[in-house]
Amino acid sequence: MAKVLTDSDVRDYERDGFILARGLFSTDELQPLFDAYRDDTTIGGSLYGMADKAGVAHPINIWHELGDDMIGLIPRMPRMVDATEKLFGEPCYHWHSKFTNKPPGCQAKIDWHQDYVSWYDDGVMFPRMLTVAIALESTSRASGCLQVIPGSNHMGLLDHDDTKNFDRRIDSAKKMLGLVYCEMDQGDAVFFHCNTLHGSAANRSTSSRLMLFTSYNAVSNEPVQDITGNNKWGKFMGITPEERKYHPLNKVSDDVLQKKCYQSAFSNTPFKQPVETPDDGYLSAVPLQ
Ligand SMILES: O=C(O)CCC(=O)C(=O)O
Repeated sequence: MAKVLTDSDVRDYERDGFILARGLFSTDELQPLFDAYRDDTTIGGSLYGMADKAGVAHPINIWHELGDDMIGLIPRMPRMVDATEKLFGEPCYHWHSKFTNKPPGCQAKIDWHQDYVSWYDDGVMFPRMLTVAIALESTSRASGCLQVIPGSNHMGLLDHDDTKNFDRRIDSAKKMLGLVYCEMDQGDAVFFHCNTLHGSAANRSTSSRLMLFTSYNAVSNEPVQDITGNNKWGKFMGITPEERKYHPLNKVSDDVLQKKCYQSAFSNTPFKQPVETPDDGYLSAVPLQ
């Protein structure tokens, strides 16, 4: 059964820049995906590392094309798409999805950032974009759960290159607005605005911390050609300008996971091969050992 966000949820999202949707997926729906990920250590050979400012990497896999395996169906399910469209107030399309994993004891952090810093350079004109972060297993402060600064979606796009002042702004934002640790059970999800400051800490626990992130753009916000920047922040993902354009999102029924209408968890998905970027100390892609 699709969960539809209420008008009050939309108001909370507009004010805070995020909304926590508990139980968006059931354990029965997600456990096969978690099991498949755990059982295939390279995820079809597509695993890559994304390094934090200190150069410590955590494993990621990125995809854009949505097929008929589990990770191609999830971004097309009504509970994801309808909720996103309610938050946007207009139709959306898939931007990209990724797994981010932090194995037990993984020291990698996800440095504070706004996703719009990289998508801006893809040529989009407005921050009408969001991400749904789905917990594929329970996450806690100890395992390095997602953290968000509520209300930071109203700060505008920060200059992430001005590192000294950026860090000061983050500290001030935390003091002024607070900090929310999104501790989640398997199947919980956070919808967050592309200007919401977010990040996460190292995994100090003995469990992994596996999340699925799906990002959407509003259809009216398709990138404008010829204004793409150097895309310093997003280039590592290896997604082409052609792929960033609007393409219809073919919704599927909301019971596809319950009815197991898939042949595999992720083996039909062509994962992106991230581009190795110069090590400028932030968001660089590195091959995993
Ligand atoms: O995995 C996380 O905690 C955050 C990931 C993230 O923000 C990103 O990949 O842009």
